[in-house]
Amino acid sequence: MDVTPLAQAVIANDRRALARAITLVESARDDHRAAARDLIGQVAVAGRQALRIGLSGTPGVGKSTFIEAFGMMLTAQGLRVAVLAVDPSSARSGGSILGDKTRMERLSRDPMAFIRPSPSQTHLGGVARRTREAVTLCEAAGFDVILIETVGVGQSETMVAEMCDLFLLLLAPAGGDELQGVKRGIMEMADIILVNKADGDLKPAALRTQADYAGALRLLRRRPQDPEGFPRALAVSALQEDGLQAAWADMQTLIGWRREHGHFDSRRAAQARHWFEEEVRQGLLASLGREPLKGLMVRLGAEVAAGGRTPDAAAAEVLALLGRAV
Ligand SMILES: Nc1nc2c(ncn2[C@@H]2O[C@H](COP(=O)(O)OP(=O)(O)OP(=O)(O)O)[C@@H](O)[C@H]2O)c(=O)[nH]1
Ligand SMILES: [Mg+2]
Repeated sequence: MDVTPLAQAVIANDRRALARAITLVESARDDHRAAARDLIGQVAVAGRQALRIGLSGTPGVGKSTFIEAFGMMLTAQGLRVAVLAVDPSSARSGGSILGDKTRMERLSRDPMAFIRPSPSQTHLGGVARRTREAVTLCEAAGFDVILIETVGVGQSETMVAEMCDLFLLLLAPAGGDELQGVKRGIMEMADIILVNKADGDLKPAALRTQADYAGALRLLRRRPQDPEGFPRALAVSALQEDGLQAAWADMQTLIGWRREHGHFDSRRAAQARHWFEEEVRQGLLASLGREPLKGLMVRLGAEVAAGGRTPDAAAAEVLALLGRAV
């Protein structure tokens, strides 16, 4: 398969080519994988860079509403916006497409925007690679901002944080004065916390929650990649499109500072290294599920279970074989 015409069409910002290219990188077929790798290598020469923004939040917090309003605000400023969704838990087999396209009705019709929902794929490693490659394709197509949405479950937040320049955490106003059960690790990944639904009856609660988080963020260890005042918590209303300009201004301040101080490039470099190592790790794991290792694992497993071999000795045999393979 010659992917050169497809690569050129992506770089020329042909949206249908972009959609086809993403479909190709989503495929698990071996020949498609080889073509996808070739394609990614070819588009990378375009050398374009977008601002990659990760956005996480529990179901119903307002991610789709936020992306629609925020995305429309950016396209109105002349920026081209791509939206990618990551939903590894996706039992909503393609259903998220319909749901999100109706929630993001205006944005999905905007010629300056491109929305690509999560594929119905469950393997996190596959989702990570697919998303990274989709990001590369969108960058090559010349998008200025790429929003990567994920629902706040499991490992998906960490994964998205590892592929973006900026990580936003969207929260709902809390009922009481307690911080919602946001795990410390996720708080530590966030660059900006947005307390959504700061409108109508919910506004006082949203402002309280925002103040609580602002306080909690001040207690966290200062990260080298942050200027004074970051990470920070803001109150917004995606529905009323309130506070979005301020949030965007903060994002630009943060990214501008990081660029100036070398953190932007060093973070991307560290991410590239991380994904290289992760690919190797995933590849090794996958080889355990294929012959000849698969059969060997079963045979040695039975021997170990029967007491004929110690776990260590059996593992050493498998690892020696892996070592010879490389
Ligand atoms: N009052 C208020 N309601 C909002 C706001 N943003 C979203 N909502 C409402 O919250 C509900 C959920 O919004 P979505 O944007 O679909 O939330 P989501 O995070 O995308 O949800 P999932 O896709 O299920 O994970 C909808 O009824 C929205 O109208 C807001 O700023 N204020
Ligand atoms: Mg949604």
